[in-house]
Amino acid sequence: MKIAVARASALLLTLSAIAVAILPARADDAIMVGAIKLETPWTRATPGAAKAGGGFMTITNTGTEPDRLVTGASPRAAKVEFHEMSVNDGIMVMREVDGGIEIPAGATVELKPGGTHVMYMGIESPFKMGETVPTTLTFEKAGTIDVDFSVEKIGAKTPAMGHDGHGMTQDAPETGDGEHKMAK
Ligand SMILES: [Cu+2]
Repeated sequence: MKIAVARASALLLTLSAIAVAILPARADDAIMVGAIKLETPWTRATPGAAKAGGGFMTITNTGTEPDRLVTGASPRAAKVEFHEMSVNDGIMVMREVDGGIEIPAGATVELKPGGTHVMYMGIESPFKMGETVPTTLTFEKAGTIDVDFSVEKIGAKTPAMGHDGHGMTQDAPETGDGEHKMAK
């Protein structure tokens, strides 16, 4: 009888461990400022010598007027810019977005690797996986908000899906954002 009880509680422990493991770690972590909703702000660990790094998130404008992400700042970088990617003579280049990133009314804009992104320039100490990079973002209409970008592993293509270090599968390593060619 004792053994059966022990087994039963061991099973319960196992089941609750599974329940915890499958809870989406980042569900409902939306951040609101005015009509603007921000989700999963993340960045990547930077290799020692890299002076630049990309920042990513999903921005939704829940309002009825267009807005713009106009400026960014972080104590971890000399400058925060917003970049977009384009192809120039078959080479992917990035350039600063003119006048900030437009977020049309009702639209969702995804900042992601290979697309429009936040660019931390002049990084003093490398971003380390597991830490957060405090970043102040200012929208033309919605105003200013402080956001913590969580640092994922070097070269990550997507934010990790849990706290256990099992991120999404990773493609071939790519060069860090610091290696992007800037459009002239
Ligand atoms: Cu960039």
